[in-house]
Amino acid sequence: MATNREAFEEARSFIAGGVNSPVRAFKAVGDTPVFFAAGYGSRVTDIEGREYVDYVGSWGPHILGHAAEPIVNAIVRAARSSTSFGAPTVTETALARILCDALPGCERVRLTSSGTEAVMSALRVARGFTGRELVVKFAGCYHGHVDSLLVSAGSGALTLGNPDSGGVSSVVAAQTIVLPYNDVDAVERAFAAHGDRIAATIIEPVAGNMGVVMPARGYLESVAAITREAGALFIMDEVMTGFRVAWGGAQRLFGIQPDLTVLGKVIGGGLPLAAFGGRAEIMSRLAPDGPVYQAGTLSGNPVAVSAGIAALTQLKNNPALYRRLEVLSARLAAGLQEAARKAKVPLYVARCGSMITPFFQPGPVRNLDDAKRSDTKAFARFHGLMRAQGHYLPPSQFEALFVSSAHTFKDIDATVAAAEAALDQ
Ligand code: HOZ
Repeated sequence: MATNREAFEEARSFIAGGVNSPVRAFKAVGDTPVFFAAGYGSRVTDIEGREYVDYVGSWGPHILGHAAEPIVNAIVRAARSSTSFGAPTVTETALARILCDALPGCERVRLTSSGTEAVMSALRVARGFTGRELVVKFAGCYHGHVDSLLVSAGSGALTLGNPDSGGVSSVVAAQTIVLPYNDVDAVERAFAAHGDRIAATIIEPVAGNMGVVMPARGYLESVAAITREAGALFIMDEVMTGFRVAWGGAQRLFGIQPDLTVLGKVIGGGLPLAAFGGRAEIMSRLAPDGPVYQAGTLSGNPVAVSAGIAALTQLKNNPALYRRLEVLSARLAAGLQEAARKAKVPLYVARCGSMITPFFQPGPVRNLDDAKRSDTKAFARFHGLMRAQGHYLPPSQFEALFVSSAHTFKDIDATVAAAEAALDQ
């Protein structure tokens, strides 16, 4: 059996950089990526046979833990009736109905295979609807690898220190206005200068890709109001937060209705599935009803849709599950904070529900500039020491840890004990 290092070396011979998504390369923590063989509940096992308590959860989808029985059963059942038709199935409508019922901002949705596709399509329909070109985004927010939004992007680009991507034409980049998160004045100024040319504002309602950053009280409401005042659309990217921070996502949690919503991760139950949706009036601009083109052979794939329905069925009308996530996550966040206090390590633990980032700095972290003040070397050291003790964290200071309902109090307490040991070294 190959070691992780050997598997990575071999992968590098055939896969660009040895990984299919850059954060996985572990460059930011100076380590070799872990190659996984299996996962069940809160645990994952690598190809060397080492078991970890997992706080990555496939970067968000596994809110029920790995290989949750209802999801696996739904996948097997669906696959037995064909893995793809490239034609409508009634399960697509069933999933769309769940999304429209749950999300205040969605009267109609369309399913895609990835969050990047969903964002790209949401921007296109926003531009088609408004007849305008510019888009406002916020530094540190990540909306997939859409060309025009790979400007001051979070997640992998930020982790690797490349906030802007090569290969993006300056014409495309010029269509994006980048503003600091949590700064209403900056939004006001941008709209005062360019309001009649702005098609949309896109935002992570709780940022998760510069680490977890909460919106200040009233901030999202102000951004939405300024955006709409100018006749532009307010888009919430709920790929991370959708059904994670609450049933119905951040928009339900904060009571804000966006014009368009982007979803991914949890809604696919761990399979490639995402969606965008919004007011019927806007979504009717999409082909075949309207002139804005958007398509995908595997969009609404029956296996992915079945996995998504199975996941959402577990979450629906299940406040006990969200309460469990809250209690487990609060215990982990408090445990990390206390461990740091005892070890006299400056640590600012940000949390929204089951999304957590321990920033290696005193905080507060309100925007990208604040997040970048973190001691990434200390984070890398901590990451390695946690991994050595069997706790798998995202390999970047600028990502979120995810807690699942499959985690136990024993898992959390073991992780806190490991953190105490790691921070003490
Ligand atoms: N953008 C995701 C993390 N926020 C994806 C990382 C990955 O797939 O490796």
